[in-house]
Amino acid sequence: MECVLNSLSCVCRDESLLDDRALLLEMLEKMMTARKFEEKVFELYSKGLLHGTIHLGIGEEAAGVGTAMAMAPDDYILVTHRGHCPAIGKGCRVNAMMAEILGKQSGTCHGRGGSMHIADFDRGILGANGIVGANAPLACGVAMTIKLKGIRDRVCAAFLGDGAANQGAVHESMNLAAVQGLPVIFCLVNNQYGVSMHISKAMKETDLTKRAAGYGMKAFECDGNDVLAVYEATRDAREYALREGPCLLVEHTYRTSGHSKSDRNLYRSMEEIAEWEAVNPVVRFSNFLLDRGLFAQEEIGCIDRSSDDAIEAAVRLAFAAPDPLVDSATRDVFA
Ligand SMILES: Cc1ncc(C[n+]2csc(CCOP(=O)(O)OP(=O)(O)O)c2C)c(N)n1
Ligand SMILES: [Mg+2]
Repeated sequence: MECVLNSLSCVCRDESLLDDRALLLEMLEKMMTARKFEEKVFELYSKGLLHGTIHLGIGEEAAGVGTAMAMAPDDYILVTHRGHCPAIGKGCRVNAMMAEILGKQSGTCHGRGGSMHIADFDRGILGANGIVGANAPLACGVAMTIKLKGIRDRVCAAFLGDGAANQGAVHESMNLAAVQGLPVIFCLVNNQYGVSMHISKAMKETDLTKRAAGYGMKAFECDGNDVLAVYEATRDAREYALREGPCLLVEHTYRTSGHSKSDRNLYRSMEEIAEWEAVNPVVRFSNFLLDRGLFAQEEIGCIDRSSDDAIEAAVRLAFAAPDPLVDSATRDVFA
């Protein structure tokens, strides 16, 4: 098993983070909400109530939420086809996300995008992209705009997968970003697989941090199933990107859900999935908060129930919401 885990608990380098109860609460709430959101989406899909495809990131909540939360509100993120967790982390409202997935007018993109194209410009979520690797050149464009406008306190994070790391456009973008000194974080969520292909079959050198040196960039690395480790590593990467230019951030994690809407898991063993389920980032962080005496069991139970309620309400509202009007079909169409 390719895995870089700190331990079964969470590890916090900067203990002052643990004094920030609001931050810890938000991390837990967002990770629980992301998990329940995705489980509900899967349930709706299984019942035939959803159109289009879905890619769930169950198991990747710490990576998505931890990185998005370490961004400033005005920073930008570009997420992948597996983008629900970072979108929730950056503050996207689950009501609007659920409505989007159900194709409703009240969705983030008025029901035009669905799961794979959720965007929320007001929160710096510039969109999800189904073209593997495309976020890298887009992030260069965003960061070039930030630079040309003389904005000094803003970065753009491009989420990419381990599979995307081998796309030509990703290499070209890393080189361009480095040469131009662009404020980009190439956030590589290494969940070990590109569809059914394990990273060890897709590349001879599986230590993705080594890629950075080839472009004169710095690399950061973290246990992607530990939300505190992800948050701290992203904070470091962000500071670096603002000060020095682009960097690579590799987060080691795993999706315990299938690649897409249907996946018979024929390419991996049940034991491997179980090993990663044992380091479920939501349970791991909850246990850490309990063990350190930062939250009581009743408080965690309360957050758990309120995130259930939030998802149930999102589904209810989305089903009750109107469909987009037919004569709005060409609105927002530019070409
Ligand atoms: C340019 C391009 N090539 C192939 C595909 C088909 N495809 C969709 S997801 C995926 C795997 C991507 O793997 P990775 O980058 O590791 O992201 P993950 O799915 O693991 O989150 C592929 C090959 C695509 N959408 N776009
Ligand atoms: Mg992958």
